[in-house]
Amino acid sequence: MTTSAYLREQRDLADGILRPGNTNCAGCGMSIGLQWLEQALENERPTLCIPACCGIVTAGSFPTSAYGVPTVATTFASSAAVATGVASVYAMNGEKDLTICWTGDGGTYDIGVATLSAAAERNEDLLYVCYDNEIYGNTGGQRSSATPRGVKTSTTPKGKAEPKKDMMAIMAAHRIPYAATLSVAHREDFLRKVRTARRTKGFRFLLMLSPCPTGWKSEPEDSVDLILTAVRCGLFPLYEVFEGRRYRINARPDGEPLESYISRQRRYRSELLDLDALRAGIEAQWAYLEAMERTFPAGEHE
Ligand SMILES: Cc1ncc(C[n+]2csc(CCOP(=O)(O)OP(=O)(O)O)c2C)c(N)n1
Ligand code: SF4
Repeated sequence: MTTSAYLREQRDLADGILRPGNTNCAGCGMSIGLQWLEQALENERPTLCIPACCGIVTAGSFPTSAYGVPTVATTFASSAAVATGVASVYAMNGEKDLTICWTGDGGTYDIGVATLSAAAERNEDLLYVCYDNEIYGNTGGQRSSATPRGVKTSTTPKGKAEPKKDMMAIMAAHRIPYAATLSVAHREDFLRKVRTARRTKGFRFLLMLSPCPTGWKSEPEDSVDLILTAVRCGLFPLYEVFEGRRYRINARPDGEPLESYISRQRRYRSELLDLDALRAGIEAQWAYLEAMERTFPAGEHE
């Protein structure tokens, strides 16, 4: 059987994106993200391309699967390249199916960045979602370039010295049609952005800050509130970028102290934690975003 025939057969059997009974840890942001993705897409049954990461462990052991839609497991570096092939076969067959890359930060910011950049530059008709837990969760919690400064990981026992890479800026610089950040504490905003991405043609990039109690050393029941706090203290800005040039900010900091985010995650208890440096990074990020929105605002109907 060819891959495309197999995918078609799987698509006919599809019953939803994430089934109950998966192996995600309690409080995992992916579980919420996948359920909201399904709600936003209503009855649509996309094809998922997932590299090596917790997201592919979610599937469980063959022959059963926690994914109820066609799912391709790709190598760590190649999800955007594989998805390009899958989407091209659908397009050649005249099918309008949605192909989604569902990837961790390692597969996005680090090893997958070449295929991601290439697919974005070609403006492939793909929806790329990065669930960013700021760590290599699946292999024991090593640092990635998405790990924030000061965070302890299994490869940065004293805390990470370098700041987090700005992936949204990198994707905006590709001038892709749509890029946006997603919060698992802001359901309406999340659903709206997935629907905007669905309506848009070409390469779309969504970045979700994904709570990971195992890696963050936080309590599972705090997961959603931690993301709400990250948005309120300005650490995780909610915004959209159209064509890589026009900006819209969706929520602004409301004075919530950074400490209420940091203090509930033991990964921040490190020698290199420097709250002033983190605050300075947040301020610089906001100065940049405000200037971009002021100078290049998104249109009223975008
Ligand atoms: C070329 C290659 N190097 C290393 C690995 C081992 N590996 C599998 S998943 C993974 C980390 C994935 O991290 P991330 O993408 O952040 O997703 P998460 O596990 O946090 O969900 C690593 C290092 C691999 N599969 N392939
Ligand atoms: S290690 Fe983190 S990302 Fe992986 S399943 Fe557990 S909570 Fe989710």
